[in-house]
Amino acid sequence: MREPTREQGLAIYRMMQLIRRFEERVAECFAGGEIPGFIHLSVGQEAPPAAVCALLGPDDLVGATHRGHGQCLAKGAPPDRMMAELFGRATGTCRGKGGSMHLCDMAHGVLGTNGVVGASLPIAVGTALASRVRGSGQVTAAFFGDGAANTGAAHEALNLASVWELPVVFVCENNLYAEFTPQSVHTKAGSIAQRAGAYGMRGVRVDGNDVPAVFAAAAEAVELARGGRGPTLIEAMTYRFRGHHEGDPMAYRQKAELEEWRAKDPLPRFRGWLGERGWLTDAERARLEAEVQAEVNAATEFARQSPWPAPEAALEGVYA
Ligand SMILES: Cc1ncc(C[n+]2csc(CCOP(=O)(O)OP(=O)(O)O)c2C)c(N)n1
Repeated sequence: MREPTREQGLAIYRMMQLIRRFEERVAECFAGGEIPGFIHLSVGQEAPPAAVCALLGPDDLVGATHRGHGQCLAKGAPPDRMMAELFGRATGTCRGKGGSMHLCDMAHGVLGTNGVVGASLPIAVGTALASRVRGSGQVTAAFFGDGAANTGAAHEALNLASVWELPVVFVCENNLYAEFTPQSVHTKAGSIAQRAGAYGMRGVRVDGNDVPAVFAAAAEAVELARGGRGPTLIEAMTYRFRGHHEGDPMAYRQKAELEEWRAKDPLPRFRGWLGERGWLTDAERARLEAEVQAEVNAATEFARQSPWPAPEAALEGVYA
């Protein structure tokens, strides 16, 4: 079982902090009316993107979800340009035209967050096929939710990726809910990972709030994909602490369940793991967290100071 090195562990912890602080700031700015549209936060689900993307290189690709800020940050999209995108400003990664649900940054291998549930899987199959044809050695990681796992496109993508042994790592962040519907209501089979067998690919279910567990599963999956030995389906069991979207009163779930999962918060858990190894002292932690907060503050100011897109820019980049 491959474990993160000290350097990787600290980088993963830093990234988890960045995702958490970035999204907490997004929640504040959305509530204050600075961010338009719909916002879906992944607070509580930081471990899978941080651990999986720590194993990817700059040329590798990531397909993200509608809950995809963490996945984009972890792949290396710059927080200031991401925040500007969420604010709808001209300096955003998509010049303010994509927003939270259609945020793309090809310069950093981010294929896009996606308002179409389940769309990350077929897109990933396409880029993986392109990588194969070009012989580029790139791996694509496709993130999606438990609800997305039930879409027709997801089944087709999993099947085709397996048949063609494409270099994809499928990462299902199973947060137990699809919008307001618990998994027990929309899925009869207990696990999504077990479906992998039906497609003839490897499937593994891990504790998605346990960084070393996600890292170990992803390390093997990335290595196999890169070596031409086909895709893996990883099901990471996790939980979102906030509503489906900002403003959701969460009437559909029990307080006790939320508290049970809060006790499994991946940040303190991984901090404990690093601490046990003597890799993160209190002083180092304070310094790292202050740096991250400063980065998020700077990103917010960058977004606030950035210009709005010019009205005539509305027709630029329109191909239809
Ligand atoms: C193709 C499609 N069907 C339905 C929707 C409406 N919708 C938005 S989010 C969502 C639930 C997705 O659940 P899941 O994949 O588990 O992701 P999570 O929100 O839990 O992260 C649905 C059904 C949509 N956006 N796209």
